[in-house]
Amino acid sequence: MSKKIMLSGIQPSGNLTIGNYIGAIRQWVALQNDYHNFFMIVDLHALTVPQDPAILRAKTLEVAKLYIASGIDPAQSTIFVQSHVPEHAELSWILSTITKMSELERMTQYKDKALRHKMNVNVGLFSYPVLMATDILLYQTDLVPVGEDQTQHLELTRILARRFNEQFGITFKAPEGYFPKHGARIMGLDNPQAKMSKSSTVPGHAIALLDDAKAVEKKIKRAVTDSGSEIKSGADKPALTNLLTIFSAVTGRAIAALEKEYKGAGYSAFKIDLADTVNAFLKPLQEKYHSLSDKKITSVLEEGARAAHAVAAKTLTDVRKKVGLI
Ligand code: ATP
Ligand code: LTN
Repeated sequence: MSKKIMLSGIQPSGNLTIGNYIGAIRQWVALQNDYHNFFMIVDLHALTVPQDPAILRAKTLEVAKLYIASGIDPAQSTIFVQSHVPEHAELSWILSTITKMSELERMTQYKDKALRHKMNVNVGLFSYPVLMATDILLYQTDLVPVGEDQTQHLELTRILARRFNEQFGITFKAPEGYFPKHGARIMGLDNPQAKMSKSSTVPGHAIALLDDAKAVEKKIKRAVTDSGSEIKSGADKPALTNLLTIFSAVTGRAIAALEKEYKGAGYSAFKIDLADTVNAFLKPLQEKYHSLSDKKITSVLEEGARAAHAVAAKTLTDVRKKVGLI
């Protein structure tokens, strides 16, 4: 029996963070043997907020290398750049014609980003979830492993798949989301109420996957903590819950076991160990990253685009026929 399809993507809109790893990439790596995989670098999505073209180009290659450095195997998984497969833009247009304005108006990510980019609330930012639905539906995806912030977008994807199928006949598969039990929402080190985000410019907000050991140490030392001195997770301890979640995710150890080990230890000792642990996790990842040449990654992406295009073209041909394009 052929394997089910897993697909996910990340925007090349900044420095990938440990939140991106814990919320998304970690699951991709864990599941990649069991699925037929597509992992995208969603550069068209990144254009919805202002980008410097030279930096966008560099970050696109960087994200692709970080996928591989994190454990995605290009021999098993198709890694590709969204804009290299033109079917995404075309299907997105068609799906936008069955999407209601009101469905997009209630998207939390749109509302947040519209507030943050008041001077550039562009149409692309608004229709962003339609492009994401397109990414998923073009490949007849079964499973989409993402962080919790993508729940609404996935629900819209399922709605659009069903709506199109009802209107034009069975064409798309409605995908399932896959969210980690712990770590689906890693918070900023500076503010445990705000999601850690790779495009934040606040110093000390995020641990980047390519941060050096000194930077990691400094950021963790300065990370906000809760009142009191206990190393404990819980609704009244958002900062410690976040730090424990990171500790647990990079070591595979249960939060309860960590709480027990650090009972009575104090924040300072805990933070030193957390910084060492994060650095021990990042070291091999960064070594692998630096061993990958631009030439190697370019050839992976070319091959990926070819493989993705073959699948996407098939779905789009079917869609064009179904809606009446000649
Ligand atoms: P940006 O700040 O540019 O909007 P981002 O850091 O939110 O970027 P995305 O490219 O939007 O990253 O998301 C990539 C993947 O990482 C998605 O699956 C998303 O759910 C996940 N993710 C992003 N931030 C976090 C986080 N803080 N905790 C857990 N998962 C996250
Ligand atoms: N919107 C997602 C990125 C994204 C994505 C996708 C994730 C674009 N297309 C397809 C999964 C599947 C985000 O994380 N902000």
